[in-house]
Amino acid sequence: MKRIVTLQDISCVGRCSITVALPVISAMGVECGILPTAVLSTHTMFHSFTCKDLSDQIEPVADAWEREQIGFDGIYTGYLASAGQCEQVCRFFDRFSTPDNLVLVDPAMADNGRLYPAFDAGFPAEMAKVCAKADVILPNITEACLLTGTPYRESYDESYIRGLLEKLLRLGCKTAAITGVSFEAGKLGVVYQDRDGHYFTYFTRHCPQSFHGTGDLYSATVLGGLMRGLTLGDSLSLAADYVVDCIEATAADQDARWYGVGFESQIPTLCAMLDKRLAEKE
Ligand code: PXL
Repeated sequence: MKRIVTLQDISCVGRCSITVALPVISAMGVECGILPTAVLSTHTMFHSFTCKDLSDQIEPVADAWEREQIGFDGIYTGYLASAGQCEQVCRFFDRFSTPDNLVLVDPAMADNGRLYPAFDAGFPAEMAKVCAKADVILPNITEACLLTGTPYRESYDESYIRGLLEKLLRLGCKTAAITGVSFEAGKLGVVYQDRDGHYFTYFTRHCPQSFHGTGDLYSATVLGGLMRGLTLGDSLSLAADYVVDCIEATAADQDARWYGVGFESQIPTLCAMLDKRLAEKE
């Protein structure tokens, strides 16, 4: 069984980051180690929240893993609590990435044209350094704009998105994907481009509702797919189908906007979709 480690926060309530990554990645048949970067009472979109920064644990934990010769097939980073943690995560990559493992960075820091409340305007430049070291990055459009210094636009065309992909690749990552992209009313999806110029798109139904934590759910599922041997395109499409299923299963619940999507009830569907894609590969 493949083993990964995910570096992001524990938001104790409000389905996001580690509380989503652990169950989803485990259900996909991949061992999921964690390196919590902070413990929060909830995610930061709740009106008030506590946050205990765990920056001082990152290095000693990494030291202990090195002494035990623990390695990872994948390293997946999400929400980081501070600019200083971006630097620590870069050092973690230097220690634990190998020619054979995969580094996936979700620069979870912004949405709908705005940085999350905990970050200042200098944060995206630090996150760009984390992205530079990744095999695959998974920003949404807002994050892609902030990482590349591009003005955010609500209406755009394919050439705007392709321009963003080019600029993201110039950060240094091997492959850049952008989530939450729409070129046609009623359709939402993901695009990616790699250094060899491969360009890929996948679109599915555009759900009118939006929920916190769906970006984290998306990235965790992509990582699970990649670790199980799916191509990046199949992993991105599997994750899109799963997130849409979860949103549709949760849509009637008014509270869910804050508490995240009920991804738990759709785990059997995720496993069935994963098995189907794996069988098609053979
Ligand atoms: O879902 C992204 C995320 C993760 N972790 C924390 C957050 C957010 C988004 O707001 O606040 C703590």
